[in-house]
This record gives sequence, structure tokens and C-alpha cells, in this order.
Amino acid sequence: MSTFNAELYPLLARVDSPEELRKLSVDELEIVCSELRRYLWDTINAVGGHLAASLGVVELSAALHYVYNTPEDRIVWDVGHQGYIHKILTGRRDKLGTIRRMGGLSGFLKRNESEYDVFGAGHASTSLSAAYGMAVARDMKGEKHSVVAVIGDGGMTGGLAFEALNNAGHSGRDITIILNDNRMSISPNVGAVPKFLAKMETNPLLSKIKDEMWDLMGKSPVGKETMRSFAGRFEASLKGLVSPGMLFEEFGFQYFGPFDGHDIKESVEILKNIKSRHKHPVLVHFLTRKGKGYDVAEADSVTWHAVKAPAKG
Ligand SMILES: Cc1ncc(C[n+]2csc(CCOP(=O)(O)OP(=O)(O)O)c2C)c(N)n1
Repeated sequence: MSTFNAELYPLLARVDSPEELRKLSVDELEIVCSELRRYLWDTINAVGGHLAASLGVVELSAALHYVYNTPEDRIVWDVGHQGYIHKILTGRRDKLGTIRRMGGLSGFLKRNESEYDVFGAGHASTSLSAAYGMAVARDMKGEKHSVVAVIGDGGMTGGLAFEALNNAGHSGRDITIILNDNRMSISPNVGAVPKFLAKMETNPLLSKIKDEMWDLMGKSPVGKETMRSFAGRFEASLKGLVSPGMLFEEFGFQYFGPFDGHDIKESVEILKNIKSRHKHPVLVHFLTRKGKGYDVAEADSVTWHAVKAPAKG
């Protein structure tokens, strides 16, 4: 049973698979993202299911399938409720309205549902270990594909995630972790890791150094743009020294970020660069917003984490 109305989402209607997605221009990709967000909202509000987390990973999901050659390249999602956009993009668009119903799509990621679901993601914090295992197997078989794990800041507080960081970082193997940091678990996150992740943007010393360098470089006789581009690079390395980059760098990961996970063009550029140039453990930190695009869901992502289907009346 198809629940997809092609007239309402004309560009998304052309995306039957990630291969079709990869044929679009980046400008078209931006339009697809807005159609994806609207299709998810319309459908899940009608049939019930998880909502806020997937609204927050629309651009990340599209950028990942645009840059990586899935399913050959492996994308390992940490929790099923972040995977609805991934499902829409990987041949299950027309069945979204059947999610979590008898005979319909699973609310989780399932290997027997799709070749794009490379790991059975249900519960939190398992993706990094699964991805590391896949990277080891790839290297033993002499294969070359990329392995990318996507984990939330909530999932990143779990012990198994740290076990994987401990193993993968020192191995030096080609593995990329996408940290989808929306500052929320299902409810607000607690403990040291979330505090650590939030530290950098609120670090007053870093902001002061950045502002002063920006002014100074603007006054330089060597060309404002050249100097400001140098200042930008310096700022990026400075960020790596101040947490949270420091934490991941200590585990053996090269840290990049934090970036705006809703800027599709920037996300595509960053991922292309990581895919082609970094064949070692890398962590890319994206900031996203749970419930993105809908004021009510952004304001109260706990309530909108999952919605019930409206009662039949
Ligand atoms: C071992 C374990 N602990 C707790 C949970 C409950 N749980 C499910 S997903 C999740 C984390 C969700 O936060 P995050 O990873 O940031 O993803 P988001 O919902 O923000 O996208 C938790 C704690 C679980 N499923 N398994």
C-alpha cells in the first residue's frame, strides 16, 4: 500500500533510491530536504511514530547518502528513531505510512528489511562497535568501502560507545563517526559528556580570541580575505585544542567541527572532504535541532519525540 502522493512532493517523487538522489544538483538536494521534512511530518502525524529526532537529521541523512556510495559504503545508525529519513531515501518512501503496523515497515532498522540497513539498530550506543567490526572485516578482506557510524549525543554517553572509541581510535583504521549533537537524549541529557560537548561553543576565551583575530586580520595590509581565511583555519585548530575535540583526539580520532547540521551545502562539502582525504579514525561533530522545521516540535521535542496516531472518530 503506497502512502505517497507524488504531486505533493514532486522532486522527492524522483528519488526512488540513493542512486537517484546522487544525480541531483546540490540546489535540488536542498529542495528535496524540504520535501522530505514535510512528507515525514504529514505522514507520521497521520499514522503515529517517532518524529522529532528524524526531523533533526533530514539534511544529515540526505548528505550522507549523497556523498557516500551506499549500500557499498556502510552507514550504521545508532537508533531506529533517527532512521526514518534514511528509510524514505532507501527505497521505502512509498511505505512510510505503514511504519510500526502489522505487515508494514519496522520502526527500527532491520537487515532483513533493506540492504541499506547494515545493522539492526534499535537501542542506543551500539553503532560505534558495530561499525568498528565492519571496518576490521573490510580491512581483513582487502576491501575499500567507507564505514560511517551516526550516533547522537545521548547515545554517546553509553559505555559501549566508549569501548568502541577505545578500540577504533588506536587501530588507525578508516572509520568515520558522525556525532549528531542535538543536545537532547529522549529527554534532556545529564552528566559530564553533555557538559563537555556544550563547553566549546560557550567557551568565552575562544570567542574572545576569535573576535580579536577577526578584527586584527581585517586591518592587515596583506589582503583582508587571505588573512581572514588564515584566521578561520587557526580558529579550527584552536577549537581542536579546546574541548570537545580534545576528548576525541585523545582517543585517536581526528576531530572536525562543530558544524551546522542543517546547512546541506556545507555538510556535503565537509563529508566529501572527509571521504576523499581522511582514511583514519575521524569524528565529525554536527549540531542539529530535534524537531527542526516545526515550531511546536522544536519548542518541545520531548512531547514530539513520538506521536500517536489520531484517534479514529
Ligand atoms: C542501553 C540503552 N539505554 C537507554 C536506552 C533508551 N534510549 C533509546 S535511544 C536513547 C538515546 C537517544 O538520544 P540520542 O542518541 O541523542 O538520539 P536523539 O533521540 O537525540 O536523536 C536512549 C537513552 C536504550 N534504548 N538502550
